[in-house]
Amino acid sequence: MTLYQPFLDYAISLMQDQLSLQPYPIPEGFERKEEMTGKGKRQQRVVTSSYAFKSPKLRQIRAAHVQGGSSLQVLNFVIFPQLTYDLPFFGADLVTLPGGHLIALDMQPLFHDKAYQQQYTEPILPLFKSHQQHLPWGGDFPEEAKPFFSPAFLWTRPQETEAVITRVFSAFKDYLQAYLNFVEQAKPITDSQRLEDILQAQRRYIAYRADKDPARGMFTRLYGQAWTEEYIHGFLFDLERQMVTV
Ligand code: DBV
Repeated sequence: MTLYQPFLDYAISLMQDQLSLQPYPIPEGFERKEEMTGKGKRQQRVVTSSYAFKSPKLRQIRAAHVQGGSSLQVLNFVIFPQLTYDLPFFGADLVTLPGGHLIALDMQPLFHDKAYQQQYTEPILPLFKSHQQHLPWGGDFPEEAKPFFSPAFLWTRPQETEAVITRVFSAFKDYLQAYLNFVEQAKPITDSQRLEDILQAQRRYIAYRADKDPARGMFTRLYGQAWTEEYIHGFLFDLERQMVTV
C-alpha cells in the first residue's frame, strides 16, 4: 500500500504542465534509502525516496516519500520560493503511523501583516472552508510552530483511510493549484529592505523546520544519526548550505 504515491504523481504532473520544471540536485546517496526493520513476521522494508525540482521562481521543490507498509507512510512535500519573491512556502506533511493519519497542509506565510494576508491568505479562505467542513481541526500542535502557519492551515487527523484518499487528496489538489496560481502571478521584489525581510523570514522558517523536524526520531531509528542530519541539513532544509556555496 502506498497511500501517498497518487499525491506525488499528481503534484509532479501538475507542475510539469504549469512550471518550467528543471531538476534540482539531490546529494549522492540520498535519492533512495532502504532498510529492514522489525524481526520475524514483523519484518518490514522501509524505503525513503527523494524528489527535487526547481523553476524560475521556485528555488527548491522537494519531496520525501517514506513507504514502510500499511502503518508507515509519509509524504513531506515543501516548495521554497526564490529569495526574490515574497511567495509563501507550500507545505504538505501527510503522515500515516500506527496511531493513525496526521495531515498538515498550508501556504506557510513569510509575514503576518494585513497586506500579506490579503494577497496570500484571503484568496484561499473559501477553499479552506470548503475542505475544513469535512476535515475537522486536528487539535493541539506545538505553540512555537504557530507563527509559521496561515489562517488557512488545514490540520486534521482523519479516522478513515478513505477520507485521506478522497477528501485530503481533493484538498491537496486545490491547494497546489491555488499555489501555482500565486506563483504565476508573482512579480520579483526589488526593494532592498523587502528583500532583506524575505531572506530573514525564509531563514527563520527553515531553521525552525530543520531544528524541530518531527521526522528526526523516525529517520534516526531507521537510518542512523549521520544519515539523518545530513538528509535534514543537506537536502530537506538546505538553504543555509546553499547560501554558503554560492
Ligand atoms: N515532517 C517534516 C518532514 C517529515 C515529516 C521533513 C520527511 O517536516 C514527517 C518527513 N511529521 C512527520 C512525521 C510526524 C510528523 C508530525 C513522521 C510524526 C511524528 C511522530 O509522531 O513521531 C507539521 N508534523 C507532525 C506534527 C506536526 C507536523 C504539527 C505533529 C506534532 C509533532 O510531532 O511535532 N509540518 C509540521 C510542522 C510544520 C510542517 C511543525 C511547519 C512548521 O510543515
